[in-house]
Amino acid sequence: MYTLYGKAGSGSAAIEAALVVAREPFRIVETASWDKNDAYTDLLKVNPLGQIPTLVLDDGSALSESAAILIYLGTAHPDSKLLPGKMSERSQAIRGLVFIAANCYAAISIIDYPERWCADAASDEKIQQRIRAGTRAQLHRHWEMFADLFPGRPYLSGGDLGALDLLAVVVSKWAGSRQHLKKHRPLLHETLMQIEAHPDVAPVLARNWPAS
Ligand SMILES: N[C@@H](CCC(=O)N[C@@H](CS)C(=O)NCC(=O)O)C(=O)O
Repeated sequence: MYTLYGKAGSGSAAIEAALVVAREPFRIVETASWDKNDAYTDLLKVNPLGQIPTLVLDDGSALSESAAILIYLGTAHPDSKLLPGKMSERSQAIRGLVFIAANCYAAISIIDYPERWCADAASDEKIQQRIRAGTRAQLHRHWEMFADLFPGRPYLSGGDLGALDLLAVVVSKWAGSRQHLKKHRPLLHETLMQIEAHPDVAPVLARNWPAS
């Protein structure tokens, strides 16, 4: 049984959805750096970044980094089709996962915590706003590039729902990315809506974002 450190409305939703797609049993331990509880101390022991998602495997080892977790799940559970079987398609899916983690998810961290990246921002709201605005614009450009690089239909890796869809659908929920894509890359926006409606994905998103 997997243990997923996560929190409703966070990136752990992508891993939760992957575990559902893989039909693997799991339990969620709710914690986050912005809502610390006893479990946060346990999370820190296995992931010094204190970030979610973090997945603890059967053997007690821990995996952090959403792209790495999704690649692991797709490899450990090939019947899930989380990763394409064909090597050329699988490599592109991995490229997409790393693209989102490095260029989109990382930007969210800067938007959420500008003071971590610029000491002057800690006590200056105006600097925070400027960092946020610049990062948000760059994030939106990154999503445009992603849309152009990954035009797959009906799902981003082709015919089957996969790990790339799950990370894209969750990380694009933040910082105005969906609204931006709707206007500037409507085909990717349509694909994301299709992913949201998938019977394995819809209940996970409804639990994580009950109001949307
Ligand atoms: N590189 C990590 C980023 C994970 C991340 O930023 N998670 C957020 C929640 S969505 C978090 O735990 N932030 C709290 C913090 O950084 O203190 C990944 O790809 O999984």
